[in-house]
Amino acid sequence: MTSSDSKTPFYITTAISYPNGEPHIGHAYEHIATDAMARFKRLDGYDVFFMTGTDEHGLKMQQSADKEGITAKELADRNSAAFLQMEADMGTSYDRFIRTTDADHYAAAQAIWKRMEENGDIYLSKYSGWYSVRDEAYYTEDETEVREDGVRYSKETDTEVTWTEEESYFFRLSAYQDRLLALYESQPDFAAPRSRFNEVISFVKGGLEDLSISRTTFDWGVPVPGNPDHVMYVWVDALTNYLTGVGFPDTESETFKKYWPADVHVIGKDISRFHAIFWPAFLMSAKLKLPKRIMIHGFLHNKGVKMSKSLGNVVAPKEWADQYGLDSVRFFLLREVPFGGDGSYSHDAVVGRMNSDLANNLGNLAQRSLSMVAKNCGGAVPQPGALTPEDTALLEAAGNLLQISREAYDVQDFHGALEATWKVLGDTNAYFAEQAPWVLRKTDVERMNTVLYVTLEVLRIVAILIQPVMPDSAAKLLTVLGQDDDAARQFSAIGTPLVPGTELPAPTPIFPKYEEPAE
Ligand code: ME8
Repeated sequence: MTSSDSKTPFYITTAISYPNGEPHIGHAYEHIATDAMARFKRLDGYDVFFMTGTDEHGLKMQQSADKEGITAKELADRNSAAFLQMEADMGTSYDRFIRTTDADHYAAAQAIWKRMEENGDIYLSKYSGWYSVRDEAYYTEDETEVREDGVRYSKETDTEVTWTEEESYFFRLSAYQDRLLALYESQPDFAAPRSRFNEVISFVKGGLEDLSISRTTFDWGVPVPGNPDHVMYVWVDALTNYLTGVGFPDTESETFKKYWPADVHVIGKDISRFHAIFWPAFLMSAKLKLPKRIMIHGFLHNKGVKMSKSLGNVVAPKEWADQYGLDSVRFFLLREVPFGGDGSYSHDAVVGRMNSDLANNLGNLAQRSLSMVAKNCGGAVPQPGALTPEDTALLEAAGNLLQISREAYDVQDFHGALEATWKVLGDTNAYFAEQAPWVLRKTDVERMNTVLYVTLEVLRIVAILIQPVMPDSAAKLLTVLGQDDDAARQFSAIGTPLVPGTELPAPTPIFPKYEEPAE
């Protein structure tokens, strides 16, 4: 058995983005969070498969392409490339970037359709209703309203709807109400956070109508097996991406057996119904296992205001990374907003986190302790003397961070994991100031060595644990702490303390303060 065979598999996905526009900071937020989770699990010894990608079919794509006078495929190619570039710009460690125009995805989408059909859940009928192109969704009359401008809108999403009639295949969603409620009952963590899960549950309790799952008015989609006049409703095809990525329809393939069902689908609050209602119903119908958890994050707003092209307040992820540095952006997004809730961002908020949490609390502590070691301990990890209760308490608090972080990451509480870590850093700063090793240098060298050792040991543990959030800066910090070996950077190394005498490279500042550019 190779070591990867013995590892526990962990399959995590982002939503696949609509490439009908450019990536924005909301996309980056979701992908960075998912990436942090994937990295955390890898460092904790799991065999991780992390998938992201683009959702390229549907009327919205067709219409955006028409406006530009290009084909939907051309638009998809261009903008999918922009999303792929975003992954590089945000440093995500995905294993596959899936495009729903990939050949294997057509096969998977048609295969799940056939399974649902074989199960008796698909029938042909006629559909009429209020259709929103933006949402790719039909609404009932009372879910819409005519506003002052004389235009009818979806009340929930504020998008324009038009009356549409077409022959359509339907999925017998109504037959799944009880089974879905039983699922929610038996798996209270199926979707999180609870408040958003409760919204889903009450929607299902309100009754489910059958779902129109094909379109005949345009052809930019996956053809319905046996009836090429129809293309699949984009959400049937889109959700199936999670299966395609691990080898479906070959349910006997190694990847499928290993990674399905997915451990976590990370998605935003606007698409919780698709993931927590339609998706499990499709899978039940296709006789496939259900994902273990749907993690629903909130929306990011620019200084509290919804991002929109017309307001000109949409942030391009790359601009932020160029301005603040990628790791600061990653840290800010995960530290600032409790995952699941909505959040606000602003220049001042990012700079505040950079300067206080990163430059002061972490950067300064590392720089001060490591410079003292360079000058006073021959540039090597000092030999500690007997430990005082203060030393032991601090080392214990740092050691406990692994378990605290595991529990927090398991419920996607990045904010909580970082808060706990920075609490230990705050305590270490207080300890450093109180112990004053620069005074001990003249009075008690052995005690100075101990204080410096304890500080470096806390920094080592913190550096290992923040790799998922700030991979580059954490790697630099581990290097200046003499921890270059890959094995020394895994979570399994947290319990192995620094070896006195280990030579350290000259310290370099890692977390710079943000300087406003000169006018
Ligand atoms: O919904 N803040 O694609 P999408 C945080 N193709 N997250 C945001 C956000 C914001 N301001 N705006 C969007 C789709 N998101 C479908 C998904 S999955 C089978 C198909 C999130 O490009 C949004 O909630 O509109 C979603 O999870 C992701 O970005 C992609 O949104």
